[in-house]
Amino acid sequence: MLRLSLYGIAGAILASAAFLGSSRNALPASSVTPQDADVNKDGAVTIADAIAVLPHIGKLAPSPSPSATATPTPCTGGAANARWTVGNGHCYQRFDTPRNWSAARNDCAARAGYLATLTSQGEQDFVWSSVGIVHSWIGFTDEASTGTWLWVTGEPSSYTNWGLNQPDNVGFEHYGEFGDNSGFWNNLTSVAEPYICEAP
Ligand SMILES: [Ca+2]
Ligand SMILES: [Ca+2]
Repeated sequence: MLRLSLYGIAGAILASAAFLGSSRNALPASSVTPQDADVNKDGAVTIADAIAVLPHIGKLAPSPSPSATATPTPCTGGAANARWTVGNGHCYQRFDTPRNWSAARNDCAARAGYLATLTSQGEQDFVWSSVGIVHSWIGFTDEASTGTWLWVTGEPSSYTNWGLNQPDNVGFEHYGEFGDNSGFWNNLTSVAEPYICEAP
């Protein structure tokens, strides 16, 4: 109730501004706390009430509480003439300026994202069908430990979509890409090619 009353007081302050000009210095504002400020029992707002509330008005407005179902809006980045594709709860964009895998990873990070992590068949299908092209980087690598393929985000890597006989050249090809026209993955050395960023 106090909060509602204070909004009413704010309006009273504006309406009484001229009157306050000559009288506010005479009021013991320093001795009045915000908790003291309220509408009188007869509903009138006193000058003392208004003076006490004045410094606090900006702090009284309740900030909107985040909704548990609010949709993040991260899909605002990306190069000119390119768009983030929203799906699977995340955003994806392919960048066609060829970069080696590490440079591609860094560029995605600079866009508040990461090289795409395809952790389910659904995500694989969505990304491949929306922005995927053959020979574009994804965020899968075994550079830290040969043979142990990890996503750049640390997400579980139980799902994979390797093409036939991939990954091959163990210890030599450390980076994952869309490797054929069906979206199956290939491991490759860090050549320069397009890449796909994802944002949460
Ligand atoms: Ca992902
Ligand atoms: Ca390979």
